[in-house]
Amino acid sequence: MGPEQKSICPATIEMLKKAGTDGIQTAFERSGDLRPCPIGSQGTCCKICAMGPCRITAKKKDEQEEPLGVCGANTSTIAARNFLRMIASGAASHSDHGRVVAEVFNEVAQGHGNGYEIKDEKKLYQVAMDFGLDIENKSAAELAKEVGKLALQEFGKQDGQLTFIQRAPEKRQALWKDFGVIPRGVDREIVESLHRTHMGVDQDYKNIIKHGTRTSLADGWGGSMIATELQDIMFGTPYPILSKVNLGVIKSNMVNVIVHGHEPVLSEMIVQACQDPEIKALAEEKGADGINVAGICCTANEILMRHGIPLAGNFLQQELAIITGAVDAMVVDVQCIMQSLSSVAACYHTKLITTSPRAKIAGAQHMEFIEHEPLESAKAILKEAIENFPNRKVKPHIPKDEVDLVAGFSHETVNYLLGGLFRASYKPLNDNIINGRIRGVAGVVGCNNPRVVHDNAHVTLVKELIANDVLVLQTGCSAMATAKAGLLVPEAAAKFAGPGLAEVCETVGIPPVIHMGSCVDNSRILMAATALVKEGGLGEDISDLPVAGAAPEWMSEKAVAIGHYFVSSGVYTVFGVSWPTLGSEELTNYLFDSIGKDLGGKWAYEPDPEKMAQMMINHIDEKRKALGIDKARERVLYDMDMRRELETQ
Ligand code: NFS
Repeated sequence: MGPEQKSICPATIEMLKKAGTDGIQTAFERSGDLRPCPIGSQGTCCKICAMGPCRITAKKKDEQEEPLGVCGANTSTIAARNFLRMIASGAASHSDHGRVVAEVFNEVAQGHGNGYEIKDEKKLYQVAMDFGLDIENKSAAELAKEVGKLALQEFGKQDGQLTFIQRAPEKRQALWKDFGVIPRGVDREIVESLHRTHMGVDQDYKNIIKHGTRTSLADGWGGSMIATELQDIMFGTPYPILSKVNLGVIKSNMVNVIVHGHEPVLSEMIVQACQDPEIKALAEEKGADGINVAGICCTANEILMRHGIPLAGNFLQQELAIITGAVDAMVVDVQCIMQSLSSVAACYHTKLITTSPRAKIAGAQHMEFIEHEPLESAKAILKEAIENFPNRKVKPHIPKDEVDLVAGFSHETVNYLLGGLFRASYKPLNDNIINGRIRGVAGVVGCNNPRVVHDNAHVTLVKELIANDVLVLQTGCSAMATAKAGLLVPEAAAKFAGPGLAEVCETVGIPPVIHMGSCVDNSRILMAATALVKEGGLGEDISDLPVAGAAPEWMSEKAVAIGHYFVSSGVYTVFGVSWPTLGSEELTNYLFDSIGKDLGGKWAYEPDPEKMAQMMINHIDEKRKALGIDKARERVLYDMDMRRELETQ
């Protein structure tokens, strides 16, 4: 397969060709060389004890007995255990990120911010109220101390319930309570996931998945939501901001620093340190026209949302950024960082710098980010990058592609944009859903995966949805894929959206595809869904809303945790690529169907993005019918003719 068959992103194709010429191997080639294990990918390889690994396949027609592992575990138990472990790992990743943010927040509250500060006092007061604090006659500084302490305690709580659970619609909370899945403490549920999936503990697939529900809720309404809220208070709640995306944002005449990973505590400081006169002077001295910071993965989304820092690319473009030959330092923290970066960087002059004690890479330079001295740490890292500028071995080859986008839509700004600053409300959105201009709302999120054509499923799915008047909310690498395709600008409404959605977008001045941030910011989508319920007229629970979720190119365990908290919050959620429980029909049927009776939301799997769109639209239409707002709507089939017509415009 040539580069053109591997991606729809022109800059990616161009860099894959360069990788070929330079003799560099990337994830795109490795995925072609390595066939996924068919049993493992369907969830029925059990390697939790040394009696195995037991690789179990479903019962064949002529077999009498159900295939079992050495201990007698059947495919449903094995696949459910593996699924729960994915949820636990995903929840742990988001939540450990949240914990770091809470620790930094506590430092700020104690007056040791050293460069970090409280930027959004309004949100601090809101969160303080959620924690049940009396806010009368208290200064922001006093409240920050109390909020910081309580937020950190959420992780180690042993009983009761996580505080932000009470933000959910009342009916949803009652359902969780009756079903017995309200999470107690973030860490407790994750630890219990590991206990339950040890050999010989929980061996009832429904009970295993039930704990998956509890653990995923501890992520979405716990660790992730804490991360988002405290980040907003410290770094500012995002508001709409213009920027650019794709590898063209790398500049040949500047010191290029690519930040990659997830935690904004470091990247915020890098952005700040770039303004330092000493740093600027050093860059000039080395012959550069300045310092250019750009991002990959969710760190990129964090500083895009708050500072308009450009996005160099999404998950599968991390190696390609280095292959331009113009990246003087790639600075990484945690999550979604390929080990191969180390060997790719070694072929050019790029310094790969690891910064978290949690994530070192053999061959990389480790410069630990000291949270007590954030600005000094950031400056030291920038100096390394600047000193490296004169060491470029080859003339950079940077693709020209850079596309405009508007990002920065927090749940709060959506509120203001729709309702106005003095009457902030979701009412206009609810009204337009009820009158049918907007058919429904979809959350399209998640990763890239080299098992499918890079960006293709994201872009095809989202185009199809907006053409059918579905407003799309996005986060993560998915938002970057559609941004590169030009869908994240207000003008995209007239070009790609159905007439109803286009009319609303043009009136309010928003794009038809709304970028809400990083993957921990999927908590913003939960809050937006809750706001739709609380506004009235669309049912009493998230599961009543005409909404759906999708991760069409997922690869990470975090995506499974997110998908499961969407489902557990009442959302119909469709994943592409492959599905990790197909080795057990019983478990798969439960997740795709009868779990809906327990939780109101359910999973689905469909690798074809056009069919995926149809499934989501059908679900939205069913919900509209149940709400009695299914006025005659014609389904617009976004067919090949329309596609061609758009392309020629
Ligand atoms: Ni989300 Fe963000 Fe991207 Fe996937 Fe990785 S960066 S946290 S996991 S690959 S969307």
